[in-house]
Amino acid sequence: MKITVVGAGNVGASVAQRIVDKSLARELVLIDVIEGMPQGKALDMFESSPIDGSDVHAIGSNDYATTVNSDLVVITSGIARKPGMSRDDLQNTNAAIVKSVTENIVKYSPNALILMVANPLDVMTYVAMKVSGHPRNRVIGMAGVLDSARFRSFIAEALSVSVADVQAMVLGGHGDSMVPLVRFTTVAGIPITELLPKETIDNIVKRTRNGGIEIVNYLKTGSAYYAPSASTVQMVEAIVKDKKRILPSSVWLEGEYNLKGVIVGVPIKLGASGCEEIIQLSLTDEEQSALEKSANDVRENIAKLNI
Ligand code: NAI
Ligand code: 2OP
Repeated sequence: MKITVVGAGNVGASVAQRIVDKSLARELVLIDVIEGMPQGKALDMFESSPIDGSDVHAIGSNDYATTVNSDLVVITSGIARKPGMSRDDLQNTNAAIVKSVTENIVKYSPNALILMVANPLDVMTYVAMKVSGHPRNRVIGMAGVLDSARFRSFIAEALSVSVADVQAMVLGGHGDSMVPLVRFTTVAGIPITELLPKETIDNIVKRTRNGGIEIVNYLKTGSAYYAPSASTVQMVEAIVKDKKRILPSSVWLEGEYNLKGVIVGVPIKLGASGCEEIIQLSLTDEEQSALEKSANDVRENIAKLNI
């Protein structure tokens, strides 16, 4: 398994480090436009591998020839939010970056599966799918795992229980209109509506929707990367080990959930061939219209693309 991570900034370097720590590849290439930076970070990671007993050979490069024949490419290249910015404010800059990155990836690794991380996530996943020409199962966006992890963390904190016992699913676009599904959220199989008052659940839903900006407002110079990299690597692991995990992920829809021609987060089965199945939940009218609103927000942004 050869994995390339494009963008060696906060998210990309953290993703790469976690791949090394978990021994998820034989070869790992870290790419960035900044000269020397991916080389230095990858060498530093490689030098950590004897301590952790990892045989991942991490190398950094500014040249896509190094990425040749990658099986999986994680795209994290792009600008991140600063206070006062929405994810959508990143669209024009990041679309140009993602377009050129995808062209280079396809040139050297025509069969690679693409895992998108750059924001605005759903629109950038669309850009990579369009530019690569890949079928929808091979271009997947990471956001739902992160949004669900935030939701799960806040529930575990409110109940003072292990995060391991909290199951939750956030669907929709990775934006303010994301759809945390309270009805499918359980603690050791018990619906959270049995465990927490409505007001607390509503506050947790709101905090989840604002999870990204809460961190941006603290950091001021960039956005989150510990939880995003952990979420990305959970998806990498599902692909590398063909685990067939059920994870909320952004994929192109062709009628599922009554949505067509748009990318938003829905539960999928994630394995070696990428998105192996879209899991269709039966939604209430309220959940369905929230998902449709979120999808429409993404659709409007896709329409503004100039690629
Ligand atoms: P960062 O600024 O730390 O790193 C971005 C890196 O991309 C920089 O090192 C930069 O030099 C590089 N880059 C820029 N243009 C490039 C190109 N053409 N080719 C290769 N590398 C290039 O930003 P950070 O925090 O790593 O975030 C990266 C992206 O991921 C942002 O768009 C951010 O909004 C997004 N993000 C998405 C999340 C999600 O849930 N999907 C979660 C967290 C971040
Ligand atoms: C987040 O939600 C920046 O989209 C990223 O933290």
